[in-house]
Amino acid sequence: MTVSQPSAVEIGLMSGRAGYVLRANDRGAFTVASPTLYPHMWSWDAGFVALGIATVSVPRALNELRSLLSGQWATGMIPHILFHEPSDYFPGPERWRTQVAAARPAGVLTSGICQPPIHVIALSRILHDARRRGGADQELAEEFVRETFDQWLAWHQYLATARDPYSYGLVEIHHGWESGMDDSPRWDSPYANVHPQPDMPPFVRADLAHVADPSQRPSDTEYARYLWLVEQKVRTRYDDTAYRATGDFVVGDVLVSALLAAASDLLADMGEELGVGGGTAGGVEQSRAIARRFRTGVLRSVDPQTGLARDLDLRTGQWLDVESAAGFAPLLCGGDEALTRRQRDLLLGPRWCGHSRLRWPVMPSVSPASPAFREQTYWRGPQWPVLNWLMAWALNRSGETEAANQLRLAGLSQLIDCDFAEYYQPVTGETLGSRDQSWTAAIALDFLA
Ligand code: 9YW
Repeated sequence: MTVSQPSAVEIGLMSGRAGYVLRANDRGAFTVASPTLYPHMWSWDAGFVALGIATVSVPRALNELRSLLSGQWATGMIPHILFHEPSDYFPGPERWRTQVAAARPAGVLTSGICQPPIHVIALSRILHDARRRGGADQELAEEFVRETFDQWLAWHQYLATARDPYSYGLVEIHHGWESGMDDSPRWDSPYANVHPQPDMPPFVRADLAHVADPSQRPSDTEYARYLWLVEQKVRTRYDDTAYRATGDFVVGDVLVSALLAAASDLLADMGEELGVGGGTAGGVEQSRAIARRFRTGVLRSVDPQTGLARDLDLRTGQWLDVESAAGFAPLLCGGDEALTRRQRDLLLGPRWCGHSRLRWPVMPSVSPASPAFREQTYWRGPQWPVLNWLMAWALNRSGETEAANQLRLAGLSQLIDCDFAEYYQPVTGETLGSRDQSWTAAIALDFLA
């Protein structure tokens, strides 16, 4: 299917409405992930939100990242949720009970796990925008990089050490939520070994109140497993070593690893350009070393038959063969040109964006040709606009500008109704989950810039 360039009127309407959504979701120092369903700051959402806001205001974009950093733990971890304000979102701070953790930050309540390290990718894009504009925006952005370099480095080092203690080159996650793709079939096999115990506190889900059809969300059985892992993190006081010794779910995540590699290279580039990170601690060199290790880890995970990267269940030692978007991790971190070309063709071909059943030729979370594909269940098939953005970003970065533009135009066509939904039914094109989702509006702004 070919998609065309949106008209000038459509571009005007879409950028106006996307800006309006972000303004409406702005709570001063931070942006809620969505107005009703997610009334807090989510870590990887904040990265996408910041790069979208930068197209209209560099200072406000930098504040978004500054606000996120206020939640950084002493370990370097950036937590997946910052609870700036009270709400009825579940699981809230009373479930996370992070007061048991010595490393928690002062002054802001947070969850106790993390999400994919997209932030430095966002920051480098903001810096690029700011430099294009020059003047005060450029000064502010450069100063921000100098000021925060060590905090980003600490975040990456946390992932590279506490979450890869044996230097496999894959970041281990302790919860499916840490992948950002909560119920992805990537995690079905490791979750089969997660066994909630009867002493787990009871719970009432809040997410189902916001969707018309429960089949669009994870099942109750899945949800009980998610909460059991939270309980295991609490019971091991959020100490990664203690959790690793007893926790049910420990998996090497290829997408997180690829993002860490890409972000670490960008951090090193910015450090070099701005003359930071070159001191005795050698921050630039440390970043490069992290990038190398995780790029190697990702490339090593590729199945030569399918050309897709695979997660590794560190409990059972098994590679997880699922045709999910994470299989394209090598496209994000680069390092093998032949594989990049192979993945480009696969991505645009009939098993993925070019699948004949898709309403829009946009990256689906799971291949429609896979037996695991479910067209309206959360991360089991629906299209998440940020994933499509990531693939377009990666293609651009590896010089595949035509392919990148194809994804960009298809992504814009999908968003033309300006609902900015959380996710999309890939076959019918229907909007699913929350409306006015911040990160969806943000990537529309970036695609239009
Ligand atoms: C939840 C906010 C988050 C995203 C996750 C996505 C979903 C639900 O929404 O999580 O309650 O945390 O899976 O990736 O950050 O948009």
